[in-house]
Amino acid sequence: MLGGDHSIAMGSVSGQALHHRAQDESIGLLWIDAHTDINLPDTSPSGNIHGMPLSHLLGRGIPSLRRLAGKQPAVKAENVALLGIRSVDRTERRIVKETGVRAYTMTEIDERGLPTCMQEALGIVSNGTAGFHLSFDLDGVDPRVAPGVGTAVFGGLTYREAHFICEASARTGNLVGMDMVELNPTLDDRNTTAELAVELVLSALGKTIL
Ligand SMILES: [Mn+2]
Repeated sequence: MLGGDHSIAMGSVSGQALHHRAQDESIGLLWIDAHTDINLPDTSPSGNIHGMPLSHLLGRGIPSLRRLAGKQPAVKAENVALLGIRSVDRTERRIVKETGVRAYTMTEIDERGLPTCMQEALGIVSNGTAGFHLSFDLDGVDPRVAPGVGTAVFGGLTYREAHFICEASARTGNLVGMDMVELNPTLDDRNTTAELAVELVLSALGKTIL
């Protein structure tokens, strides 16, 4: 799924989840982002729906949106991992703790290294699931590398770290779906972010250097 606003993940992940549920399977969710996107309509300081998709996928929020995958939430919190986090609203910190999703902040990635964090995250999203969906918000990448996003935050993933995430996801053989979102061409610098997005999708589809 190409976007656009990260709120499209409510549809893409729910659709993927429904497909697998019909076969008695569940999916994991790997969420790459500067933000946790776990606000609720009544806690969001901005009111932006692109800051709320994860809550709805976990079964909270507006009934019509949280039930896109049916009565059960699209994903279980124990199978959700976030990577690249560095901008979290005060209201979201509480929701992160309440839900129990695993959020790898840039501080933790600095400290432990991306490969270690990625390996753990892949374990979380794969544990007991039929595969996992990769929801890639381009603002997870540092804005020096990916400037064409609406809510840029410095201190993000490097160019290579972004590729590593996609390459390692492809290597598992368990990647069942993907979003590449939040590209805003009017904010881009000579199409660099759009071109990065295409390269990242190729890495996620299995393109390797050698
Ligand atoms: Mn996002």
